[in-house]
Amino acid sequence: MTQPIALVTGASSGFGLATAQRLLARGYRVIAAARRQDKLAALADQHPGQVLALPLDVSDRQAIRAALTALPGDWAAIDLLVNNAGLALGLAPAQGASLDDWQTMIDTNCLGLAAVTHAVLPGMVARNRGLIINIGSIAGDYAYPGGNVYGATKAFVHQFSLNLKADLLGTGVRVSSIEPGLAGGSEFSNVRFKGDDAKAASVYQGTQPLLPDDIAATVEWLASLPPHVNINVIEMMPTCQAPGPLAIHRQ
Ligand code: NDP
Ligand code: 8X3
Repeated sequence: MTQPIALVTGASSGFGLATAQRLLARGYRVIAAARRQDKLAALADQHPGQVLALPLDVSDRQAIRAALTALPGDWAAIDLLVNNAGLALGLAPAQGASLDDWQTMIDTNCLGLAAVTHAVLPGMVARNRGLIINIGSIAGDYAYPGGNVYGATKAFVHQFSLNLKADLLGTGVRVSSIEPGLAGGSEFSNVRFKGDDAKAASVYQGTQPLLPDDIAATVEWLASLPPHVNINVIEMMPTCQAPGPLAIHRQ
């Protein structure tokens, strides 16, 4: 039986790495995409012949097109796309935030995700099958101070997923959005706080956050469903997290 093929973006750490590992254990061959080639090479070394390391900056749309059109023939028919690459930069209020950080988040989380999808989608539609799983965030569903552009990029992921589903009606291509809350065990907060590892660690102090394998298990479950089932949105939080009340400033 032919092995299914998954493309996982951001496969060099965190959710993406855990997802690649789960999919490999399930019998997928995995195209592992990210910028850090050493991390991808380590994964490929652990799974000879089962991982295609794809050095890729998803904020570079020309690079995406070039990389995906140059895939070897026996890797080109992607069954599962996990659009996971993404980042938050900073937690400053909008009035003190960096416009460069905003651009990087938009270029990566919105344009990057859209461009990878744009490159993969025609093949899926031609084959009349495929599953696209986009990694959003509760930051796209609930506002919090300092979430400004990061949350907005994840609201984009949510709505883009639903709109893709609308366009794909009548095809066998499915789309899901996974929207996790507080999740540790990845580099997310180290990146957000630009290498301030003590500050990153403090985010998870006294909590049992979601872990990368929890998200990977959710991806694996979605991929295991029969072709007539489309889960549109999954919002998940650790048990220790809940939405907060609306805020009121009093004089
Ligand atoms: P990590 O920082 O551990 O992983 C992010 C991944 O994205 C890395 O593999 C990184 O690889 C990749 N990446 C970042 N920028 C680019 C780029 N320009 N091109 C290609 N790859 C890129 O964080 P998580 O695993 O936690 O995050 C994964 C996704 O989950 C993100 O989209 C994040 O927004 C989302 N998320 C995270 C939550 C959390 O609390 N951790 C909660 C909800 C959602 P490299 O640097 O090698 O390019
Ligand atoms: C990551 C979760 O709450 O830090 O998307 O924004 S949160």
